[in-house]
Parts: sequence; C-alpha cells; structure tokens
Amino acid sequence: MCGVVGIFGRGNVNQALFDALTVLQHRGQDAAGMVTCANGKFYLRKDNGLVRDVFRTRHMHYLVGNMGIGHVRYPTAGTSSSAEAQPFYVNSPYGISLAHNGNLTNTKNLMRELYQDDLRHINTSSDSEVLLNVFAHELEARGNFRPTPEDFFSAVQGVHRRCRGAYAVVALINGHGILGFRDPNGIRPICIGQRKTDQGVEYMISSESVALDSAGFRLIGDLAPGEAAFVDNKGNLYRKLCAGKQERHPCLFEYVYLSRPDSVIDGVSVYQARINMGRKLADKILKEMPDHDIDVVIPIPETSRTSALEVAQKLGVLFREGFIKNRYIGRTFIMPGQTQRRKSVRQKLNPVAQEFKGRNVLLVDDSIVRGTTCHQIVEMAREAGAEKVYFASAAPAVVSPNVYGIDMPAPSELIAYRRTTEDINQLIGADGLIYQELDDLIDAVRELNPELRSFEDSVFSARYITKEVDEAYLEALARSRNDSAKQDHLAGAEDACLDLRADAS
Ligand code: PIN
Repeated sequence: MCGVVGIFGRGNVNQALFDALTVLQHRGQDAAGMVTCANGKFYLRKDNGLVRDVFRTRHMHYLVGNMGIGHVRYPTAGTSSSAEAQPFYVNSPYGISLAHNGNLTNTKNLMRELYQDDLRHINTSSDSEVLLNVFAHELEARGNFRPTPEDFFSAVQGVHRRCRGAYAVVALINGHGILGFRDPNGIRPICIGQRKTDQGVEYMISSESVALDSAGFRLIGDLAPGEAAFVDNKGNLYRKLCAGKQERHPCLFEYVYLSRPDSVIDGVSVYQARINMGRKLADKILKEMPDHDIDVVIPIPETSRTSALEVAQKLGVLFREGFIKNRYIGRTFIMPGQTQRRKSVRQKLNPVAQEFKGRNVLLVDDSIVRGTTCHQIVEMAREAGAEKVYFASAAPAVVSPNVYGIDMPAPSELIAYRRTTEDINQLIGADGLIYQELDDLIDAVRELNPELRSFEDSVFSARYITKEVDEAYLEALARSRNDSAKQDHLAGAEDACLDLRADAS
C-alpha cells in the first residue's frame, strides 16, 4: 500500500506536502517523492527512505510552486529500487506527473498495448508508470492545445475502460491543475478537502482524511468510485463520475490495520470500526468460552489497542499494557526475509513481567498474516510468567493474497492457508485461538455506514471482485511473491520489458 496527496494552494505547497506525507508515512516507509510546478516547470525530488530523510532543506528550497503532488511508497509489486519511487513523469501531453496507490491487475496486457499500439516507452516494471502512460495516451488523443476539465475527465474515462484493479491517483498537469481519481470499485481510499485562506480556497486530495485534519483542511468527502476531481490553476473545483458502472467495494483491510484510526474512510471512522471489532470479538469469545478463565487482556501494540480495550471492557476483565514497543524499529510487516522478521520481534516488543506473572492472559492482535510473530509473542508471554496464553485476532484468518495493492506474502507463507484454527493454534503454541468472523468484521464497519453494501475482502474470503483475477493469475502471483523472488524481481522485470521490446521489433 502507498499514500498519495495532491495540493492546490495560494502560495508554495512544499511544506504542506511534506507535512501531509509525514502524516501518511504509516502507508509506506520505503520511498517518498514530491513534485511541484511553477512557471511551466516541474520540480521533482524522490528517493528511497522516510519522508524526513528524503527531503532536506536544499530540496525544499528547490520545490517551488503552488500546486504539487506527493507519494509515500510501500513496494507493492516487488522492488524497492529508487527508480520506481513516485511520482512518475511523462513530458507529453503538457507534462504530467502522477502518483498512485493500488495495483493494476492487467499490467502485462496494458504494457503490450502501450508498446505496440500506443508507441509508448515504459522504463520501469511499475504498474504506476503504465497507468500514467495510459492516462497520457488517452489525454493526447483528445488533441486539445488548451485542455478543459472535460478533457481530463474523458482521459480518466479512458483509464477506467482500459485499466483493471485498484487505483487511487493524484496527478499534476503542468500549468493546468491537479487531478484525483478513484477506480470504479472504490477499492483504495481517497478523499478531498478544502481550506479557506485570505488569498482564496485551497484544496487537498489525500489517501486518508487524517492528512487533511492535521493541516486544517475540512473534509468535503471521499471521491466516489469512478469519480475524478480536478482543481484548475485558478482554484476552481470540478468533479465528475467517469465510470459507466460504478460500485463501492472499499478494502476491508484498511479498517483492520492499514489506515490510521483517526481517519474517516467512506464515511466510517476507522477508530470506531476498531471498537466495534473489539465488541464483536468479545461476543464470540463469550460464546465459545462462556466460563472463560481470562484474567487480563493485553494488546500487541499498536493497531490492536483500540479493539483490545473494548474486548477487555466487554469481558469485564483487566486491560493492561503488557508489551512495550520500541518505536524506532520499522514495522515487522515490511521487513523482507524470515530471519530478519524473527529477530525484529524481540527487538521491537519487550514484556512487562508483572502483567504476565501467574495470570491467564488474552493477547489481542489486529490480524494474523504469516503468524511468525504470534509464535514468538506467545513464547515471550510464557517466559514472562503467564499461566495460560490465549490469542485473539480482531480480523478473520488471512487465507488468500491481496492483488489490489497490499503486499501480502505468497499463499503458502500465510499461516491460515489450508489450515484449521486448531492447526494454527498448535503452530503458534497458544492455549486457545479465536478469530473474528468475517460477517462480524463486515458488520463492525457497515454499522457505521449502512450504504456500504459490499467490501473488497479477498484476503479473508478468497473472492476477488475483478474477474481477471482467476486461478491462473493467482498461481503466477504465488510464484513471484516469495522472499527470494522479491530479490530477483528487478532483473526479472527488466527482462520482461526487453522481451516486450523484442516482440514489438
Ligand atoms: C502492527 C500491526 N499488525 C500486527 C500488522 C503479523 C501480522 N501483523 C499485521 C500483526 S503495528 S504476522 O500496529 O503496525 O505495529 O502474523 O505476519 O506474524
């Protein structure tokens, strides 16, 4: 997953973009980038690293202009090369820079079309560069020297017609304005807000509403599935539904873990959704263990805290911070390699022995993906003196990979893949394991916005909402998504590009 932001301001927007990217940093710590525009020129800075490390004072001085976009990246399709940091750029038409959160599921076909039919060159293996070129081609086809908002909306229609998968996008069109759009299924989040200044209204388009809040922008709302919003160089806002058929299927995992709790996504407070998840989870625990002997609920920091509090409250038992997290170590989720992951758990979490000694503890996590950390955490709880160690997950079992922009391991690396809850309980070495039910998770979110009738929940259900994701697609994905394949990815992708060029010649 990644984070995107676009700002139209009345003065330089570099600082506001930097601040917004810092707020969105949880969505990707691998690379960061920003492009601004002034007097017909783009100013770009992007590199691997955290926002605070990528942008130094000299870069900020250089990034002038009152319009700009930014991106934080978590490598979705595999590589962590700085050449694939975003935003991407094409010089024609007009000069366009684009940043994307999500993943296209028909990249290969699009690459072929771009080479063979549209005569365009793609220089990386990134689906975001593909998306940019599809957009640019569709815009160029309009052939308008002075493009209108309608031209941009028509190009977005072209993107919707040709691209499959998930995309929440911001684009900067040199001298013309900023554009945001969302795929027709509304899988990844993107919202828009405004702020009034003495010079006039300013706009921000962002992956999450938290970026608006912290900069004093008022949330106008989410972009609807298939919708595009364009702010022209005078600060006029235009919005249009650009997809023939739009259905809302927001990603359920955003509410479980990806988004910050203080964001509101598709009308749902992520914080309140996590409280609801805790309530539903406690109901299930009470149903399965009516005479439970749990003394204390201990969250595994950070995300699970909100749900765990509610679990403890509902069970009527103590809530205690039993694990202290070292804030200066990266998320376990993002470190490649099993050995590295194992080592990092102990560096990251340390138990407070007095909260475990002689007690039956219920550990609560937001989700269980690989399960490697669970095993060690259970072990740490026992070493700290716990009598019994139960484990609960605020999300259902993760059984299938994500193809819409969340970097998940190959199916065989998922602990719940082809295993029962009892098998998993054995593997993690707990005295009992409770997963949230999928229907309960859905209800936890839907209760807060009954208009959300369906969700993108493939990691839990193995059902994919776009039809090109079939058995063959998933098999090919499984082959490419193991840790060693990730190391070789760049070389492989370059070969693929060369193959395409050879095909075309
Ligand atoms: C951790 C959030 N959360 C913890 C991410 C670990 C699964 N993991 C998903 C649990 S934090 S594992 O809040 O960002 O610190 O199942 O793959 O071992």
